[in-house]
Amino acid sequence: MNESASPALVPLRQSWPPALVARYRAAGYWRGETLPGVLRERATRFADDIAVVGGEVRLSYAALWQEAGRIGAGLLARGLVPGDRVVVQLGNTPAFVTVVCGLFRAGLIPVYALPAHRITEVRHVLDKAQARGYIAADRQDGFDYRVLARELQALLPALQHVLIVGDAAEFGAVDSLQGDAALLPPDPDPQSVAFLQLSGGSTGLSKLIPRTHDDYIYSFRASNEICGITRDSVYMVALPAAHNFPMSSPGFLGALYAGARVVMSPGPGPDAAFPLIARERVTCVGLVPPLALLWAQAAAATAHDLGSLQVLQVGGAKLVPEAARRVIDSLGCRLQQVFGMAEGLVNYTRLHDPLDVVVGTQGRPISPDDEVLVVDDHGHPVAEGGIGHLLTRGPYTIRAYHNDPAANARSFTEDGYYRTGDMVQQLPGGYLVVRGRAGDHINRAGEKISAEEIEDHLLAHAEVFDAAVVSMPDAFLGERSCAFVIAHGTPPTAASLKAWVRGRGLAAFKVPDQVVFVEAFGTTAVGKISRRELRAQLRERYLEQTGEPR
Ligand code: OOB
Repeated sequence: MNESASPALVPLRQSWPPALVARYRAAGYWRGETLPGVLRERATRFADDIAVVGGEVRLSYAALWQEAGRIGAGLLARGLVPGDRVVVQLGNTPAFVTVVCGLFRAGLIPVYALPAHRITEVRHVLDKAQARGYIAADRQDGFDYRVLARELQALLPALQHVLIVGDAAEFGAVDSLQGDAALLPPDPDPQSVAFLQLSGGSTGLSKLIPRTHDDYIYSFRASNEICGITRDSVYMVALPAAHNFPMSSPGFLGALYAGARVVMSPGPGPDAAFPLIARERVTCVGLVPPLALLWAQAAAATAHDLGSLQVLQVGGAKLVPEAARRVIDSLGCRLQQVFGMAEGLVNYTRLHDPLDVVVGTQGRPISPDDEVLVVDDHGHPVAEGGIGHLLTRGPYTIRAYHNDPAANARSFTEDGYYRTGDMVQQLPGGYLVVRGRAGDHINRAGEKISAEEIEDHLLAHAEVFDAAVVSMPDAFLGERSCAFVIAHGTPPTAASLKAWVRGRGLAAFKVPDQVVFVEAFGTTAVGKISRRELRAQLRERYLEQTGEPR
């Protein structure tokens, strides 16, 4: 790697202690496979099988490998160097897969932004990753990413390579990338970082999650077995492909590993997905709870044949038992609950678990070597079956965020456990029930919003004296965000504050759903009160006053 052109990833390798590395290898979790290595092998073994479908595009495994080679070689020909980070902001199209596979082939490190992200978020991610490249679509859902790219380039001189899928305007076009495939590097070290995923971010801005070839491949290879993915499966990506859930649980990478077919749905709603399910005979798809309920409702009235669906996975946020039953009754396929996190640990209910387990728990870990601790506020294990903080470490859970010592000190224990921020209860057999969160994020239909991040944007408004953002129960979204605001003098309108937050260059899902002006936070507690307690008090008082259900 060219160190001077491209600051080295710290850490390029995740730091599992040597004894655990040996253990994970000996147990056969880490097999020394790499993402480009797997793609090459599948391109030979399943050459003419269809790998990826989207719009009118149908790519075979051989064609995917070739496309990835063209893109990867083209990026290197432009001056990117293996090890360079490239932020990818693409929707659910076959280009998402070809671009990411192209980066893998070139030894470049994808950093996954969501299509919903706007300049503040993308800039932060580019900065944090010290990325030299940015690849986006021309337009999507009415948004022009070329305008965003121009603004980014003006702000970040290190961003030398902007490439666009579609009409590239003055930028490089992904479609016309060309290079010498013979110059692509050899397969990387299986323990090196393959890409950087974004954290949901409970405190402030997103953190970067370095995942290695060995650890990530293990997570989706094992997921395939648990989710019943084989070469005959047809896996639909309905949630944004950049999320860990549709990427690897088992996700499109699991599907490609198995030689199955991946179908990219342009949107997550029934309108986009149902015709594709019928046409492609989709067998497995992952959704967040509000979408699963929407699908359940729409399935009753649809003319599309959904009979091919075998497994509907639901995760990203809590699916309450009543909703789980409704989903099972209306969709007539197996339900699988998925409780995971981009940092690693993923829990699944198993396909043949009894109904009460499928409906009433969020599953159990993938791996026999996923270590799970449920502890009280002081870090001591709670009594069996008690509710406590979930800590975890294991063969596919990170030991540190990328380039973030402060977050690492908060988020990991000294002996390497990741503090998930989730409150759980552990049942016999290792099944987990999610009981809430200790952290301060809002889980809005599976999208995580940091209270602190939004408070900072509100506080930047001249007429805002103080702000506290909390989650409120929402019948459809699970949670929505509510900002309590103390104004300087006459309060601005709620609409203008929402417009302010949007104008700060943030994803639309982060704009507070509700703004409540208050005179003071008026804590009753004596002495100093933490922001967390303050948020909890405001929320409780509001719910009491309004009589909203909790
Ligand atoms: C998935 O990943 P992230 O990184 O967007 O969010 C992780 C957090 C968890 O810590 C938990 O708070 C929440 O999302 N969560 C759930 C849940 N699944 C995730 N809370 C309750 N019930 C569930 N089933 O969201 C993610 C990653 C891989 C697979 C599935 C989901």
